[in-house]
Amino acid sequence: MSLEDDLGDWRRSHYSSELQGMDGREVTLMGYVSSIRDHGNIVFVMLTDKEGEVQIVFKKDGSSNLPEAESKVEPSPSSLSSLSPSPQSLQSSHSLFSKAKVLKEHSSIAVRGVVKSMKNAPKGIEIIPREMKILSLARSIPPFSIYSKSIPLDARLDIRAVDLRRHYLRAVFKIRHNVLKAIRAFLDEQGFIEVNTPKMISTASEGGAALFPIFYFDREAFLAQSPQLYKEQLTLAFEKVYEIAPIFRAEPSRTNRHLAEAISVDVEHAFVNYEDVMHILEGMVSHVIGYVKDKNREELDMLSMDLVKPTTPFPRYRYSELVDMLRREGARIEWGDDFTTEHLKALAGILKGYYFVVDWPASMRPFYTKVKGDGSYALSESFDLMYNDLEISSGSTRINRKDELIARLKMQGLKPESFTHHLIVFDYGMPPHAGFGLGLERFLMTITGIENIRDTTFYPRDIDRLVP
Ligand code: AMO
Repeated sequence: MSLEDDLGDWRRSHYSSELQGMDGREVTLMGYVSSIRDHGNIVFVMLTDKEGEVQIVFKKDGSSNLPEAESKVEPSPSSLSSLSPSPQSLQSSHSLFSKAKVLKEHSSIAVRGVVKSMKNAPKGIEIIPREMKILSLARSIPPFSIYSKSIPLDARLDIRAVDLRRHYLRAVFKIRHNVLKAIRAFLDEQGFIEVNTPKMISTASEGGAALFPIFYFDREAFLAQSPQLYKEQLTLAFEKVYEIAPIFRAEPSRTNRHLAEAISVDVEHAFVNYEDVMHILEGMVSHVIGYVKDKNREELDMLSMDLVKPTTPFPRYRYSELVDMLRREGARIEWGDDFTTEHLKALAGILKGYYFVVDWPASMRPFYTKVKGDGSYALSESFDLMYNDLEISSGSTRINRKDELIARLKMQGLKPESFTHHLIVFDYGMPPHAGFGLGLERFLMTITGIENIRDTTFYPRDIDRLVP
């Protein structure tokens, strides 16, 4: 005989977080078994649902499985259905207890029972069960407990769906949800519309390197490194657009801040320059943090994060200024060199929190970046947004004149012929425009204190990992 039951007409009446002040009421709870403490004649089962957890107490003699309180139960409208089971459907305390005995951690269960205040129980509440359905009995024990801390990352990622049951990871992704919500609300308020652009493309958008080739029917194509060229084109019709979507980077980096597939928040705005979009970006970052601080108190507590809403404007440092600063600190760096990890660490020793690095050498930025109009042509109207030593966003004023764009393509060793479909748009009055791309996983690292980017994404992809 199967130990498992069908869901049938059972439905959850409450989440575990909704039981305060419900002493004596009957509820139907659903979730998974996150821990079992078997003391022989009494079994404590922790049921976890998406909102939290609650303890279910199974006793062998059933003494309190059908408590006196039962007759005094005052149903809430949502638990009415669970209050009127036919007498036959009530499980005998014996069969209920034997069912509890076969439970394994991670099994999915549904429990009908009475809420009881209990000082020693977690959150002061436990459930005295009347009936239980085992909806899915766990077949195997995961290679690690979701409570243990020092599990190698690879072992966790190999069975990510179970790993994500960890409380702190659920906190990270609940925060992620609100980060996205707040970004959308902020940009919506500013008059942007959300767009989607192709992820299978025929030419690189960020220079030739780091592309994933794919088969596209009978042709070679690539996974998009960014929506850069499309979001620029869309300013022609919509002026203010944003996209939240995957970007693909075939970077062979094994670091705690690089993914092969990441989510980018891309913003593009017509009739403005890089200073205007830096203003939007810092406003957005500050708004999102304020929102999360307000809405995710419990999750932030769990992550021991004392989030401070950053004040704007964020400090701005010119690239050249930082090169000088690094030299004063004894670092070896030439003007035009990118900052190495060591350089960034040295800078983070001095510059804390969110700050912009602006006016990068033009040679270091992608072909679409506008050169500064100071006559030197050496600098560009560009910026990176940093958090300590982590780059979380970059952006710029874009070139909006076709001949200039062609010249820059050539200068960077790219073939204008490969960009025909992009360049043609510039024949139709491309407005001046500027924008940025913000790495969602990196931004989430700064909010949650998570140090490895793999834990701010559901199913990370990197040079060593294509599964699960
Ligand atoms: P960039 O290449 O700097 O700029 O990317 C923008 C932001 O995206 C994030 N990011 C990554 N996150 C995780 N893993 C990666 N491999 C990875 N690569 C990038 C970073 C980075 O700051 N088109 C421009 C943006 C623009 O100018 O609008 C671009 O893609 O947080």
